[in-house]
Amino acid sequence: MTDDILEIYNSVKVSIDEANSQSDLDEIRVSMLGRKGLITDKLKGMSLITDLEEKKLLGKSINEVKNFIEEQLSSKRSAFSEKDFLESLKKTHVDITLPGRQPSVGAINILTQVEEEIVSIFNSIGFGVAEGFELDDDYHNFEALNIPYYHPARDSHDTFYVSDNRLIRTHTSGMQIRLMKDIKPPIAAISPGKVGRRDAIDAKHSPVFHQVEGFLVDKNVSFNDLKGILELFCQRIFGSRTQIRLRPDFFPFVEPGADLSATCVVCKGVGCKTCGYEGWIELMGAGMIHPNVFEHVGYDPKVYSGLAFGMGVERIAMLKYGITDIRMFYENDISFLKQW
Ligand code: FA5
Repeated sequence: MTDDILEIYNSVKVSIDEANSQSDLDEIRVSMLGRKGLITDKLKGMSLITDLEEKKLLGKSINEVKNFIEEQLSSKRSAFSEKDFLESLKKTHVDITLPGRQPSVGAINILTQVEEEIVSIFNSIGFGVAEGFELDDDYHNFEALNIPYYHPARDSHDTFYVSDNRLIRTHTSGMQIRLMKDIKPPIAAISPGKVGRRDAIDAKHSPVFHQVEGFLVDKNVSFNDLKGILELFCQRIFGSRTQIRLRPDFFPFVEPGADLSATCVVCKGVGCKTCGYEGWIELMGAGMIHPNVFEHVGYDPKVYSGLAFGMGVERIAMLKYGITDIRMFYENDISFLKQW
C-alpha cells in the first residue's frame, strides 16, 4: 500500500469510528466514494500510470481500501438503524394495560332464524327436511303441479326465465314432485328455500322471498289433519292463544284449497295497521293434494291422500316480530338486523 493510500485508510477508519449518525456516514461516503471523492480520484488517476506492475499493485490497494470503506459504512449503518428503532420505541410508549378493542360479532340473520324455527317445529312432529334448487324446470314448477302451459294460474307466478325451460322457481311446491317421485308413501317432508316472482315491491311483497313447503301423504289423510297440523304450528311459533282461519282458495295442485290466516300478534285480532285493520294476517296456501299430481308421481289417488301447505318465511317473521315492511329485511340496516 502506498503512503497516500495508507493515509486515506487510516483517516477514513478514524472518521467511521467516530461517526455518530447516518448523516455522518453519508458525508464520509460522498467524500470518499462520491463522484469527486478521494478514492474515485485515485481510481481515475491510474490511467496516467504506464508501468503495469505499479498499476496492478496500486489498483489492488485502492480496491482494498474501497471495499473496506463500503463494508464499514454498511455495518455501521445497520447498527444505527437498530439504535434509531429502539429509540423510536422508547418515544412511542405502548400501554399494555389498556383493554383491547372488542371485535364486532355477527349474528344469524333474522330470516334464517325464523326458517330454522319453522323447520324445528315440523321436525318435532315427524317431518323430514329436503332443500331444493333455486333454478327449476317448467315441469316441476308448473306442469306436474297441474298447471299446464295454457293455465291462467301461471300469470300470478310470472317469473324470471333463464332459458325456455329453466326458471327461478316461483314457489317451493316443485319439491313435492321430486320427493314423491323418489319416495313411496307414507311420507312427510318440508322444504325451505328461496323463490322469485315478478311481483311489484310493496310493504308485503318482494320479488325474492323465502317459502317453506310442507306435505304429508298416507292412507286416510284428511283435511282435519291439515287443520290440526297448521294450528299446532301457528300456536308453537306465535303463542298458544293464536287462532287460525282457513278460507277457500284456489291452487291447481290441491283440492280443496285454502288460504290460512292467523290472528295478528300485534293487536291480538282486534285490528291494527300491521294487519290492515282486519285482525288476521294471511300466511300460507294449503289444501289436499290434487289427484292429478298423484298421477304425475305414480301414486294411486284411490289408495293415498295427502295434505300440503306453503308459507312465506318473511310473512311469518313479520307477524312474529311486528315488522311492518318486508323491505326492512333486505336493506342491511345494522340497527335493524342486530335486534335479533
Ligand atoms: C304458493 O306459492 C303455493 N305454492 C302455496 C301452496 C303450497 C298452496 C301447497 C297449496 C299447497 P302463494 O302464492 O299464496 O302460494 O304463496 C304462499 C305464501 O308465500 C303467501 O301466503 C305469502 O306468505 C308468501 N308470498 C307470496 N308472494 C310473496 C311475495 N311476493 N313476497 C313475500 N311473500 C310472498
